[in-house]
Amino acid sequence: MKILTFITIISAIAIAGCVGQSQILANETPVTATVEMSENGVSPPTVTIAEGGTVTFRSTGTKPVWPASAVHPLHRQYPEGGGCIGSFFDACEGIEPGDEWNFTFNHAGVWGYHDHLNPPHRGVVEVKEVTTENQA
Ligand SMILES: [Cu+2]
Repeated sequence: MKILTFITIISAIAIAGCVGQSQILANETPVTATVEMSENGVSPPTVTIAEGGTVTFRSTGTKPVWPASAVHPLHRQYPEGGGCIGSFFDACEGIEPGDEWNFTFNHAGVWGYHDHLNPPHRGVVEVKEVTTENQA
């Protein structure tokens, strides 16, 4: 019984590993990335994802963080309207420690962002265009 459980777990890990790999190989750029934000800043400072990919902004400090498009205070760099200040790339509220906020980037480009509650803390999301040639 224990051996069967072990085999099941190993198979699940192997399958999960393959799924992750094929997502990366499909367009040679990851479709997800995670950024940790805290009162100490943003880590890593730059992440790269494919167009249509999602970045998870994780609040890892002791105070809320508020990811939002550059440039503070107008937040207009990201070219998609509909947010609360100047673009759709805006959490529109503080993310409590331990919580996270996900944003899907549908526009290729190099997009700066900052912690709206601590504007000197900045990072960059590089969104690579997905061409027909390298689509799976
Ligand atoms: Cu701001």
